[in-house]
Amino acid sequence: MHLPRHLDETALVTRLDRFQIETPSWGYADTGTRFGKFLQDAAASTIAEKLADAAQVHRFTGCCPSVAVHVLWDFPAGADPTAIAAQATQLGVRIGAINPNVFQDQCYKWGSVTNRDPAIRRRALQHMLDSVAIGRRVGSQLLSLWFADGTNYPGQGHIRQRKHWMTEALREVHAAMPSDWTMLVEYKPFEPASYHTDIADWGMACAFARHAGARAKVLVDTGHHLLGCNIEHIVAFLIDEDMLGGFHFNDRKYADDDLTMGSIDPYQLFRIFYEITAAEHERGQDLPIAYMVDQSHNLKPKIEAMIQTVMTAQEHFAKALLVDHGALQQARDRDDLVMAESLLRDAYATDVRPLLAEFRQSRKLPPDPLQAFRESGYAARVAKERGPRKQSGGQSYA
Ligand code: RM4
Ligand code: MN
Ligand code: MN
Repeated sequence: MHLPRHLDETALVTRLDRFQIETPSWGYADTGTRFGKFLQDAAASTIAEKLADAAQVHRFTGCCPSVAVHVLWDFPAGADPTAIAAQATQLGVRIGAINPNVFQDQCYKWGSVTNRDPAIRRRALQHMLDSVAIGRRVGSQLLSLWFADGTNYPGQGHIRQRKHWMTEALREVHAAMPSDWTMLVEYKPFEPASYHTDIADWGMACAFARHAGARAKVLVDTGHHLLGCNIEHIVAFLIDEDMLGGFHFNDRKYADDDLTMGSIDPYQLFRIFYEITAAEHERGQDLPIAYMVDQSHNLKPKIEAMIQTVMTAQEHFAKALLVDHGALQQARDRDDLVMAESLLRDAYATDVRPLLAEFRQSRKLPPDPLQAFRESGYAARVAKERGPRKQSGGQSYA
């Protein structure tokens, strides 16, 4: 492909080589909305099936070698983590981030680490410590924390007291983490709590992470902001503070919709990647960011949805790499906002699909992973095997 003069093709292509995206085990399973769950014959039910599906995504895209796992969903009591890790290796992938689950058990009705009851707080803490132990056995280096803790009505909780409980818990878990691990602290302003959540935004996540210890960073889930929020500003700010740990990529129109990435606002994704690639350009090195997907749309076929998201991520990352930083600086120096914006828009409008197709072929990958996966017949084959084992109806809301 013919590239603009300011670009070094080798640098661009090798940066793409280093752009890896982790897919989530739960993105391959049947999920629903609070109104019900519609099953797909091909969707995975067991960790073995989830890993097999994730391996398909890696096989066709070449850039998804790791799989995030959710402890209670993927390592039920009695499961052998070492065997699961070996299964992953055999399939050509590895276990990535460990996600403890301190939100679904009945004991967490009134919260986990910010529960008033010290016994429940201890139990949640223990689960996180157990998750670290599982992570050690599967070779993970990321502990990804999200809490459903919050309150539903004004007056319900002592907000500052809860802040102290959260701080203590994160500190203890951080102290138990191996020295080469990173703790990721995820924020979310709503759901399931409707009035306040204990880690509502990036600033609170950043403060908690700093209190927890040097290896705790912020996790930005692109679906976890109030409408109109400037996510790329948050990203730039966290980068500058050396506090951006990773992403949970998904898209949304209204709330935490967990749609495939870029389906609603691809320009936002480009603007996020622009802030990252601009910082990398200035620093002359890659930023240590864990790029992960957190999507679970209940109707799109799971593997196709994942490949679509991964291809969208690569496309927008490549577009961001096209920005002419020198020309942009000159435009800024002249206060030429029209030119400055145009430089971003030009990069965004460039069709990088031919470049990516060439890039993939040079790496012995199919030029169009989605089409190649569709032609492979994998989905039909597993639907035949898995479908009959599923119960017929979805589950009801109430
Ligand atoms: C939350 C958040 C977490 C995910 C849970 C299930 O909204 O995105 O990352 O683990 O959902
Ligand atoms: Mn998330
Ligand atoms: Mn979410």
